[in-house]
Amino acid sequence: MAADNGVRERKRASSASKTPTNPIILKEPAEALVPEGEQKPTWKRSAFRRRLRYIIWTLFAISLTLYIAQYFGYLKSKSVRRPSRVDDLASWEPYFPPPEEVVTTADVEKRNAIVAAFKNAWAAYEADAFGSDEYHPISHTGSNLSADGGIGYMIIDSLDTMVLMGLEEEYARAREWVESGLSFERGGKQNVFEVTIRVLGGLLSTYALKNDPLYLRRAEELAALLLPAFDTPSGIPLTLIDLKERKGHADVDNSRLSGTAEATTLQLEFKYLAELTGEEEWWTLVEKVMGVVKRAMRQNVVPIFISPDTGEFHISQVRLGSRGDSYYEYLLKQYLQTDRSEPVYRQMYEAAMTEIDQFLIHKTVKSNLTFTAEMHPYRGPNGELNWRLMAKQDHLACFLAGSLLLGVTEGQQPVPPDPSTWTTEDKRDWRTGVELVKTCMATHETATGLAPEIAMFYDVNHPKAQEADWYVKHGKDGSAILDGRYILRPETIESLFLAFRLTGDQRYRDWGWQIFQSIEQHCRLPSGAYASVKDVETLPVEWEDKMETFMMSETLKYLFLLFSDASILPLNEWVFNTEAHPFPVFSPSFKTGIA
Ligand code: DMJ
Repeated sequence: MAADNGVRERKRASSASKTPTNPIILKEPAEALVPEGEQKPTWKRSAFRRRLRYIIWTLFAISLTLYIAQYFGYLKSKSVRRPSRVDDLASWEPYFPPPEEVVTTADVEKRNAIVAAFKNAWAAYEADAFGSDEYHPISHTGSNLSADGGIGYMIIDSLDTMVLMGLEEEYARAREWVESGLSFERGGKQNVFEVTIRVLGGLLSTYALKNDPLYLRRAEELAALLLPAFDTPSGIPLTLIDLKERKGHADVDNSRLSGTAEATTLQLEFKYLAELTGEEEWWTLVEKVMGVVKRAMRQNVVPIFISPDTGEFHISQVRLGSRGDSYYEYLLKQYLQTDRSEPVYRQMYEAAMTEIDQFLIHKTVKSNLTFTAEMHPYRGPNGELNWRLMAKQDHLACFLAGSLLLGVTEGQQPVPPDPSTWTTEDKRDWRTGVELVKTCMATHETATGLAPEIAMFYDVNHPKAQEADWYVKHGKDGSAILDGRYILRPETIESLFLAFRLTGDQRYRDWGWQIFQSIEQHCRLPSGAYASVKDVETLPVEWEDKMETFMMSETLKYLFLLFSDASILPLNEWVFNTEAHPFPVFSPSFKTGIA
């Protein structure tokens, strides 16, 4: 589809997305029907009564509206404070490098350094724990999510990175394991979302890259075993699945509720599977989930829990970190995956970005850093629902920076983009995306050069707001508890990759290289594997005995792509699932169920 069509379509989508309002219209009460002769002496009294009735009706209508807004509206609380921002969008212009400085070709030396890092880490895993789901690089051991054995978490999550990097020998051994060592018939409770994005996603993307029927066969096998999780009264999947017993399980640790992002980050995978197999069942399964979510929404930013029984949201936090993040990511990507043929997802995405801007985007006082906050619900003295702003940004939320930029250009040419065709919302999102990249980089200004798991920002009224922008929360014993960890997360690097691809601006490569250097210096073990760091502010670092699978599937892949030629996986032809597994864009054989 031509770029200008995309713009037109988006503008249509934008106007269609405006939340319908149902104003209560007060009509003047009808004239009292009284005999003519009696009208004169009483006109003053009648007028007074009319006015009184009008006032009473108006007050009643206002109270009713406020009550409804309070009861049903998630964010209409006066406790939500938002520093006022000068709206200078009209005069704001994005920065792009001059044409002669736009970079689209590989930086071979740096790209090869990333490939070497992957190769070494993989060799360590192969030697210590080949076939295990999880890798503990310090104790040189592996572990599985099921007592029965592994389901390919690490191997399958890493396959497409090997293909892209051209690591043929490693790939051949991994393929052999998928063919003859892999079984999904494992007991115990596995997370439906994690299995889908890592294992189903990894199989499908490797199929897309290699066209090897083994992966599609395995993907179908796994999808069939995941099916029972969707067998709920609402269609919202349960959080857990026993692949051996073929039974879904609710998350008892979270009141049997499902995570919103977890239920809505299965769609790219199942839709692509439907397209490949021609089996509509996979399509409708995940479209149904989106329909339930859309009907349950009271606002366009959504709480992080939803009930699989009722299909209603549970009053819970609104955030861009865990259980919230990829809901927003997949709204945009579902639209892109089907070649922009499902405008409903563009509309939902645009409406969500508007409310994210309205409620969740804030600025620090000291350096004017843009950050994302969270909304936490609480009950007031009379049981009324209120919302408290938490100036807390998970590393996970850094995905939003790149996603906002992708939302503006949809991965289309030219690079850098032409802002003369942009709407005000495009400008708003681009500016926020660019500013968020800077903030995510600012959270790397630590002793290790690595960003913490959670950054707290000083909000306007904080006494330290003039001195610093952010900090890591410490426990009573002074330790950075869990918030100060760096667990090899990819989100900032993912955003740097997207920002670089869409602009050709060398600055994003420089930042990516800077992060890679810090990872090399502080996370790399003598074996070549990588370990998580317990506190990004403590030197020398203390390690945690874990190398997450997303180090291989996302962190190193996005770094590799950042330094690769722009012709590899162009963003108008490929869409990355939330675990960085690339799927091709296609014109869908099935229609959306929620238009
Ligand atoms: C990955 O598994 C996915 O990116 C997911 O959406 C969120 N978290 C991790 C990486 O941080």
